[in-house]
Amino acid sequence: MKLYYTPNSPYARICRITAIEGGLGDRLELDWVGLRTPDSPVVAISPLGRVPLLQDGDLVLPEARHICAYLDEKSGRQTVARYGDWQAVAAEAQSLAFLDVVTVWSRETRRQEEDRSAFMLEVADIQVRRGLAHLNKTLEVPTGAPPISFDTLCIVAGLGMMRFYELVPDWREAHPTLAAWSDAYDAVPSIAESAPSQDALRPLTR
Ligand SMILES: N[C@@H](CCC(=O)N[C@@H](CS)C(=O)NCC(=O)O)C(=O)O
Repeated sequence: MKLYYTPNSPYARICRITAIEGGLGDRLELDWVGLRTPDSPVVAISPLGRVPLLQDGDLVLPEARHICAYLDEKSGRQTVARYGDWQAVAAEAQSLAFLDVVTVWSRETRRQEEDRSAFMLEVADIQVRRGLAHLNKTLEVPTGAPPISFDTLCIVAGLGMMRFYELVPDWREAHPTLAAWSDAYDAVPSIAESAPSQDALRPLTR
Protein backbone atom coordinates (compact mmCIF):
# COMPACT_ATOMS: atom_id res chain seq x y z
CA MET A 1 0.00 0.00 0.00
CA LYS A 2 1.24 3.46 -0.81
CA LEU A 3 0.18 6.77 0.69
CA TYR A 4 0.87 9.88 -1.34
CA TYR A 5 1.22 12.71 1.12
CA THR A 6 2.89 15.92 2.11
CA PRO A 7 4.40 16.12 5.60
CA ASN A 8 2.37 19.18 6.59
CA SER A 9 -1.00 17.99 5.27
CA PRO A 10 -3.18 17.54 8.37
CA TYR A 11 -5.43 15.11 6.47
CA ALA A 12 -2.48 12.96 5.49
CA ARG A 13 -1.19 13.20 9.06
CA ILE A 14 -4.40 11.57 10.32
CA CYS A 15 -3.88 8.68 7.88
CA ARG A 16 -0.23 8.27 8.88
CA ILE A 17 -1.09 8.14 12.58
CA THR A 18 -3.96 5.70 11.94
CA ALA A 19 -1.59 3.41 10.05
CA ILE A 20 1.04 3.49 12.80
CA GLU A 21 -1.49 2.95 15.57
CA GLY A 22 -3.01 0.07 13.61
CA GLY A 23 0.38 -1.64 13.30
CA LEU A 24 0.47 -0.98 9.56
CA GLY A 25 3.43 1.41 9.57
CA ASP A 26 5.69 -1.12 7.84
CA ARG A 27 3.10 -1.98 5.19
CA LEU A 28 2.42 1.60 4.19
CA GLU A 29 4.93 3.11 1.79
CA LEU A 30 5.00 6.91 2.09
CA ASP A 31 5.54 8.98 -1.04
CA TRP A 32 6.05 12.73 -0.42
CA VAL A 33 4.70 14.42 -3.54
CA GLY A 34 4.51 17.97 -4.84
CA LEU A 35 1.10 19.60 -4.98
CA ARG A 36 -0.15 21.55 -7.98
CA THR A 37 2.72 20.36 -10.13
CA PRO A 38 1.74 18.71 -13.41
CA ASP A 39 4.49 16.11 -12.98
CA SER A 40 3.17 14.97 -9.58
CA PRO A 41 2.57 11.19 -9.70
CA VAL A 42 -0.77 11.88 -8.01
CA VAL A 43 -2.14 13.76 -11.05
CA ALA A 44 -1.64 10.69 -13.23
CA ILE A 45 -3.97 8.60 -11.06
CA SER A 46 -6.27 11.19 -9.47
CA PRO A 47 -7.17 14.22 -11.59
CA LEU A 48 -7.35 16.88 -8.86
CA GLY A 49 -3.90 15.97 -7.57
CA ARG A 50 -4.83 16.15 -3.91
CA VAL A 51 -3.38 14.32 -0.93
CA PRO A 52 -3.81 12.15 1.00
CA LEU A 53 -4.26 9.49 -1.66
CA LEU A 54 -3.96 5.78 -0.98
CA GLN A 55 -3.03 3.33 -3.70
CA ASP A 56 -3.39 -0.39 -3.14
CA GLY A 57 -3.27 -2.47 -6.30
CA ASP A 58 -5.90 -1.04 -8.65
CA LEU A 59 -7.60 0.87 -5.82
CA VAL A 60 -6.95 4.62 -5.78
CA LEU A 61 -8.64 6.05 -2.71
CA PRO A 62 -8.86 9.77 -1.87
CA GLU A 63 -10.28 11.38 1.32
CA ALA A 64 -8.74 10.87 4.74
CA ARG A 65 -11.89 9.38 6.27
CA HIS A 66 -12.20 6.71 3.57
CA ILE A 67 -8.49 5.96 3.77
CA CYS A 68 -8.71 5.50 7.54
CA ALA A 69 -11.74 3.21 7.13
CA TYR A 70 -9.71 1.15 4.66
CA LEU A 71 -6.77 1.02 7.09
CA ASP A 72 -9.21 -0.02 9.84
CA GLU A 73 -10.30 -2.96 7.71
CA LYS A 74 -6.66 -4.00 7.29
CA SER A 75 -5.76 -3.58 10.97
CA GLY A 76 -8.97 -4.88 12.52
CA ARG A 77 -9.26 -1.72 14.65
CA GLN A 78 -12.10 0.75 14.51
CA THR A 79 -11.06 4.37 14.40
CA VAL A 80 -13.73 5.66 12.00
CA ALA A 81 -17.28 5.98 13.37
CA ARG A 82 -19.65 3.33 12.08
CA TYR A 83 -22.74 4.47 10.13
CA GLY A 84 -25.60 3.57 12.49
CA ASP A 85 -23.77 4.98 15.50
CA TRP A 86 -25.05 8.42 14.57
CA GLN A 87 -23.91 10.23 17.73
CA ALA A 88 -20.35 9.13 17.01
CA VAL A 89 -20.71 10.07 13.33
CA ALA A 90 -22.02 13.50 14.35
CA ALA A 91 -19.14 14.11 16.79
CA GLU A 92 -16.65 13.03 14.13
CA ALA A 93 -18.23 15.36 11.57
CA GLN A 94 -17.97 18.31 13.98
CA SER A 95 -14.30 17.57 14.55
CA LEU A 96 -13.66 17.27 10.82
CA ALA A 97 -15.42 20.60 10.30
CA PHE A 98 -13.10 22.14 12.90
CA LEU A 99 -10.09 20.84 10.98
CA ASP A 100 -11.59 22.15 7.71
CA VAL A 101 -12.02 25.70 9.03
CA VAL A 102 -8.51 25.75 10.50
CA THR A 103 -7.21 24.59 7.12
CA VAL A 104 -9.15 27.29 5.27
CA TRP A 105 -7.72 29.91 7.63
CA SER A 106 -4.16 28.68 7.39
CA ARG A 107 -4.34 28.57 3.58
CA GLU A 108 -5.62 32.13 3.49
CA THR A 109 -2.70 33.33 5.66
CA ARG A 110 -0.25 31.62 3.30
CA ARG A 111 -1.38 33.55 0.24
CA GLN A 112 0.49 36.62 -0.94
CA GLU A 113 -0.67 39.52 1.19
CA GLU A 114 -2.44 41.24 -1.71
CA ASP A 115 -4.37 38.03 -2.51
CA ARG A 116 -5.67 37.49 1.03
CA SER A 117 -9.35 38.08 1.73
CA ALA A 118 -9.96 40.05 4.92
CA PHE A 119 -13.50 38.71 4.84
CA MET A 120 -12.38 35.06 4.73
CA LEU A 121 -9.82 35.67 7.47
CA GLU A 122 -12.51 37.17 9.69
CA VAL A 123 -15.03 34.39 9.02
CA ALA A 124 -12.44 31.69 9.72
CA ASP A 125 -11.31 33.44 12.89
CA ILE A 126 -14.90 33.50 14.20
CA GLN A 127 -15.52 29.86 13.25
CA VAL A 128 -12.30 28.54 14.76
CA ARG A 129 -12.83 30.43 18.02
CA ARG A 130 -16.35 29.02 18.26
CA GLY A 131 -14.94 25.56 17.61
CA LEU A 132 -12.33 26.00 20.33
CA ALA A 133 -14.97 27.03 22.86
CA HIS A 134 -17.09 24.01 21.93
CA LEU A 135 -14.15 21.62 22.27
CA ASN A 136 -13.08 23.13 25.59
CA LYS A 137 -16.59 22.60 26.92
CA THR A 138 -17.17 19.08 25.62
CA LEU A 139 -13.81 17.26 25.70
CA GLU A 140 -12.61 15.30 28.70
CA VAL A 141 -8.90 15.11 29.40
CA PRO A 142 -7.90 11.44 29.08
CA THR A 143 -6.67 9.85 32.30
CA GLY A 144 -4.83 6.95 30.63
CA ALA A 145 -3.66 6.34 27.06
CA PRO A 146 -5.58 8.81 24.87
CA PRO A 147 -8.18 7.07 22.67
CA ILE A 148 -7.14 7.32 19.01
CA SER A 149 -10.01 7.71 16.59
CA PHE A 150 -10.68 9.61 13.39
CA ASP A 151 -12.67 12.02 15.57
CA THR A 152 -9.87 12.75 18.04
CA LEU A 153 -7.26 12.87 15.26
CA CYS A 154 -9.22 15.58 13.42
CA ILE A 155 -8.95 17.70 16.56
CA VAL A 156 -5.27 16.85 17.02
CA ALA A 157 -4.54 17.75 13.38
CA GLY A 158 -6.62 20.94 13.55
CA LEU A 159 -4.92 22.12 16.72
CA GLY A 160 -1.55 21.22 15.21
CA MET A 161 -2.19 23.45 12.19
CA MET A 162 -3.59 26.22 14.36
CA ARG A 163 -0.46 26.25 16.50
CA PHE A 164 1.93 25.86 13.58
CA TYR A 165 0.50 28.92 11.83
CA GLU A 166 -0.01 30.74 15.16
CA LEU A 167 -3.65 31.46 14.32
CA VAL A 168 -4.98 31.88 17.88
CA PRO A 169 -2.04 32.86 20.09
CA ASP A 170 -3.99 32.89 23.38
CA TRP A 171 -5.85 29.61 22.87
CA ARG A 172 -4.19 27.77 25.79
CA GLU A 173 -5.04 30.38 28.41
CA ALA A 174 -8.56 30.81 27.02
CA HIS A 175 -9.23 27.04 26.86
CA PRO A 176 -7.37 25.23 29.66
CA THR A 177 -9.27 21.92 29.38
CA LEU A 178 -8.56 21.76 25.68
CA ALA A 179 -4.89 22.63 26.32
CA ALA A 180 -4.59 19.73 28.80
CA TRP A 181 -6.39 17.42 26.35
CA SER A 182 -3.98 18.48 23.60
CA ASP A 183 -0.92 17.92 25.81
CA ALA A 184 -2.07 14.36 26.52
CA TYR A 185 -2.34 13.62 22.79
CA ASP A 186 0.89 15.37 21.85
CA ALA A 187 2.76 12.92 24.09
CA VAL A 188 1.70 9.96 21.89
CA PRO A 189 4.78 9.07 19.76
CA SER A 190 2.92 8.73 16.42
CA ILE A 191 1.38 12.15 17.01
CA ALA A 192 4.62 13.78 18.15
CA GLU A 193 6.62 12.48 15.19
CA SER A 194 4.06 13.57 12.58
CA ALA A 195 3.69 17.19 13.75
CA PRO A 196 3.98 19.88 11.03
CA SER A 197 7.47 21.19 10.48
CA GLN A 198 9.10 24.31 9.06
CA ASP A 199 11.43 22.13 6.97
CA ALA A 200 8.48 20.75 4.99
CA LEU A 201 6.84 24.11 4.39
CA ARG A 202 6.31 24.99 0.72
CA PRO A 203 4.80 28.16 -0.75
CA LEU A 204 1.26 27.89 -2.12
CA THR A 205 1.30 27.92 -5.90
CA ARG A 206 -1.33 27.81 -8.60
N1 LIG B 1 -11.32 16.39 2.21
C1 LIG B 1 -9.98 15.98 1.90
C2 LIG B 1 -9.08 17.20 2.06
C3 LIG B 1 -7.70 16.95 1.48
C4 LIG B 1 -6.96 18.26 1.24
O1 LIG B 1 -7.47 19.36 1.43
N2 LIG B 1 -5.71 18.10 0.80
C5 LIG B 1 -4.86 19.24 0.48
C6 LIG B 1 -3.58 19.19 1.27
S1 LIG B 1 -3.88 19.40 3.00
C7 LIG B 1 -4.48 19.19 -0.97
O2 LIG B 1 -4.16 18.14 -1.49
N3 LIG B 1 -4.48 20.33 -1.66
C8 LIG B 1 -4.06 20.37 -3.01
C9 LIG B 1 -4.38 21.66 -3.62
O3 LIG B 1 -4.86 22.52 -2.88
O4 LIG B 1 -4.11 21.82 -4.79
C10 LIG B 1 -9.57 14.84 2.83
O5 LIG B 1 -10.24 14.63 3.85
O6 LIG B 1 -8.61 14.11 2.52
